Amino acid sequence: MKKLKYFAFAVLPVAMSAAFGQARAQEGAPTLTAEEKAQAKKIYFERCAGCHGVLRKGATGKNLEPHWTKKLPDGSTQEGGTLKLGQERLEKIISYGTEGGMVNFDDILTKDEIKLMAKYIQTTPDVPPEYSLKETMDSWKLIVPVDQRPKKQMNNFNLKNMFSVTLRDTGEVALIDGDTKEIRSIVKTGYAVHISRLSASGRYVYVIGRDGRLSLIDLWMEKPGVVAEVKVGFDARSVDTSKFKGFEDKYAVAGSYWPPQYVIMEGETLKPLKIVSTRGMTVDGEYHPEPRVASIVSSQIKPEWVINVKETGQILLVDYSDIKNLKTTTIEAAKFLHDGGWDMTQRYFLVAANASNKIAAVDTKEGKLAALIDVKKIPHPGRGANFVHPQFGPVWTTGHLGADVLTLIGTPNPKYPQYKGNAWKVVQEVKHIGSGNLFVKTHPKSTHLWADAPQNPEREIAESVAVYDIKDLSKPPVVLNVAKDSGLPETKAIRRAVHPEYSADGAEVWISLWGGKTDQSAIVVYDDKTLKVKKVITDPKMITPTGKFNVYNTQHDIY
Ligand code: DHE
Repeated sequence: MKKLKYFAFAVLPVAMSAAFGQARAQEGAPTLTAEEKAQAKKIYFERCAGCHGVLRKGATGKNLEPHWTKKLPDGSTQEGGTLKLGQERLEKIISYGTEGGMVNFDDILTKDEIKLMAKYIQTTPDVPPEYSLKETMDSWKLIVPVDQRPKKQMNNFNLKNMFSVTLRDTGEVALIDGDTKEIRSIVKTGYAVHISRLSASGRYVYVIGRDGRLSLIDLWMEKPGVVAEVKVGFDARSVDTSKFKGFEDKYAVAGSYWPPQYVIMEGETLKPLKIVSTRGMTVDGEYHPEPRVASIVSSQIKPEWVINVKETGQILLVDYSDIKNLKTTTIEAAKFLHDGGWDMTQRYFLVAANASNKIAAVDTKEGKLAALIDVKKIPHPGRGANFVHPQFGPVWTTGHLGADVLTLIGTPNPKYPQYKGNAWKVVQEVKHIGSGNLFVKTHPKSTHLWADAPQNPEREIAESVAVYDIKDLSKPPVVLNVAKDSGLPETKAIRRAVHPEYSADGAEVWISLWGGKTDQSAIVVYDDKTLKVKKVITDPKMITPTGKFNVYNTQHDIY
């Protein structure tokens, strides 16, 4: 009885104050009908959650909680020095974007939708449900069991040079033969597919959708198709496999934005085995309820995954050699970890802490942070680009969303001891054609560095890529207007030239021309030596192509 009393005493005020807090947060907030709320929720998930977070606490995008999106009940816009935004200002920001990097939505959303979204973000966000191992298991579909799959490759495609291409808005990937440029298969996957990654053997492609649907494609089938599927969460971006010797194709791991956790699965069936939450303390020592899993990469030198937790800024080295007794090294880096890639030796992993304007370098051999390097505004490397600079030796490169600069960082490499002193220093900043860069790429057989700028507001720049000569980076780049080179008629919407990807032999570079959902899109293939167009791959089914993943290069982390 005593206990019960204590319990009631302890809990009631918390519940009351939560209810009071909720009521206070909703005070003066616009009211929405159930239908409007459902519509706004859907738009928020599709367009906003990636940058601002489900709980709207902010990451790459600003915090969008009502304590500052909503004006005070008396209509005033200042409280203790904090500016309150209110309906009109929010509508403007959503329509036209901001200098701080918020993109404009007036070409994507209608005026009514913009009004609705401005209202919605003044209300208190709902906390979405959790997602357990049981629910993950219930979603699991083994479409073709392992013993019923081909025992050898049943098609005559050169699998090494196959490309898995994201068709963003149709929730599909196109498997395109890199030799013939023919579409071999279009495979239904999750909503707004994000990335494809390869199994260590190169046989299986893992495709993750933003809705958390993970699809496993078997390239050995006569017509490659999905052999297993599972829903790993409600909102996801990353997946990788176990690549260390002895563990090839054994495990897969996928990270979720919501709920903030990662799922370990059997590599050949996607049967869920374990879920690990990433909730916890930030590098500043504050609790965060929504630390989303950003990039995941698989080490080739240890049975380990590098799992980057966005909001906490912690990098997890997860040893998968004994998943029942999982050992994790937690490395304190910097907040808002996003995308990254290996250095040339594949010992160091470099990841952008994008809203902190830093690159964190992890020494995976020693299991510790090697360096935190200051770079320009909002670094966004994709997986970065590695090459040997004629003056500075081995470097890894990142571009930026918020600055017209490509930054070259020196990386340690025992093959080049003379450049040891350049390790983790910014050795050169190369002027890019504009800000809004998302991806850079090169290949060990190439002397070119390719960089896009799809998020630049200027059409001419967003539709182009720049090609730099690695032998002399002081020379201005060759700028290729991919939209014009495609030969397709001009469209009202900007067709963003995005994500350069090399063929397996390093002779060609493929660029997506990412048009509107109803516009004809294409992939333009360039000869890497002459920079002439070799082929424009276009098809009515090629809708909104974005990321492209060459099997061999992705399998071996070549970039
Ligand atoms: Fe991506 C990689 C998250 C928007 C194309 N993107 C990644 C990774 C993360 C991420 C965490 C690293 C995965 C890994 O390596 O394991 N992306 C996000 C977002 O949160 C964001 C900003 C907003 C959102 O709502 O999703 C976002 N991304 C986009 C796009 O709009 C892009 C340009 C087009 C698209 O298809 O959606 C896009 N992201 C990509 C691509 C990669 C990627 C092509 C893989 C690059 C590579 O070469 O590995």
